[in-house]
Amino acid sequence: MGGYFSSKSSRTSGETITYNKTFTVFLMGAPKSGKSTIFRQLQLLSGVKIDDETRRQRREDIRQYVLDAMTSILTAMPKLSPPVMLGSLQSEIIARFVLDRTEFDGENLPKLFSLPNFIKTLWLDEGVQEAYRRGNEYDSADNAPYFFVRIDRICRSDYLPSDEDLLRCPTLKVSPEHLDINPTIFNVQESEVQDTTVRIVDHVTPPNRLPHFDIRRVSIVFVVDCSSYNITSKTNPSKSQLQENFDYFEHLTTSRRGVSVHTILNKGDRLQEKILSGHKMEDHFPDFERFRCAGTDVVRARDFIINKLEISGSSSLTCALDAEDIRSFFTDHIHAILTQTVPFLDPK
Ligand SMILES: Nc1nc2c(ncn2[C@@H]2O[C@H](COP(=O)(O)OP(=O)(O)O)[C@@H](O)[C@H]2O)c(=O)[nH]1
Ligand SMILES: [Mg+2]
Repeated sequence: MGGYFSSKSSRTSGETITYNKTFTVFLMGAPKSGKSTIFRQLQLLSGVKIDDETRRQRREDIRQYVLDAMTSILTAMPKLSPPVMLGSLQSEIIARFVLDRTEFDGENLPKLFSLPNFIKTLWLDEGVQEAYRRGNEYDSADNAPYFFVRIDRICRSDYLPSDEDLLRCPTLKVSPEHLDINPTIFNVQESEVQDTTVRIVDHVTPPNRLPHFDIRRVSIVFVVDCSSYNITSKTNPSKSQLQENFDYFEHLTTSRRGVSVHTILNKGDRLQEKILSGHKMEDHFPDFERFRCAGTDVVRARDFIINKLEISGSSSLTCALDAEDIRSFFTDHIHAILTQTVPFLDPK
């Protein structure tokens, strides 16, 4: 393998000037690690306004996400080992109704029999709760409970998704998106910025092929889903998804050819939730048992991940849903970029 990055450019000199003053940051990482959520958070931080029409367009995706999330829990219950049963006959009747639906039509049903009421009843069922706790055995939706408890609002006909709703529901966008960020939002002084543009790209696929960029003007922010330690890989059942993140990171760093790579330890909130609810790291990474460091179980887990990735520098866990977490990571990152790159700027 190789040839991902190149410092050659075949552009005309006129174009080169703009090109040299643009610094590109690629968000990369395994599927579902949080790249698009971080990207959307950066859009919000940079003052990009989401209009009502765009919000309206997303509400069906959110409703469908809720239905799919409940369907995946109900479908998984009898297949778990040992299986999990629903707690009441009422839940069983409702579950059959929900499983028969493939599309969300909650708005069109009479109130008493509405899907929102059904979702609420099922979410209170002890069997559904137990199956959600064991979500790592079938890879349940990360933010399902957030939407389950807000189902009444989501099903109202005048529902307009909030910023948080939009951040918590995955998008199925496949084309890379980019954002030119305003460095002043990230505490960078005008004199440091000069006229450099920092462009963030939500890179959808693994970095098999990147366009030919000047490697001095590219950096990678590698997004790790720290909470995926107890989820089995879809392609290799003997591995966890976190191990796949490690493998991918290693592959990326050996083939980066001088491009600077920074790591964001994402889904810290989910990592904490899982560790505190008794999902042990050592059940999936036996060498964790011998890993010594001071601090709580969550701190040990974080340091173990840092140790596996062999990275230095930034070590805080982040939650992409938390604007301050993302702002503070990128404040440091963009500062590092600009101080690294300004010497390379074209004098013209
Ligand atoms: N709880 C939580 N959910 C997150 C976090 N980051 C991303 N997500 C959720 O994880 C799912 C997948 O994220 P997405 O950004 O689409 O992943 P991508 O495939 O890497 O672009 C979405 O439902 C996000 O809302 C996080 O830090 N905490
Ligand atoms: Mg994405």
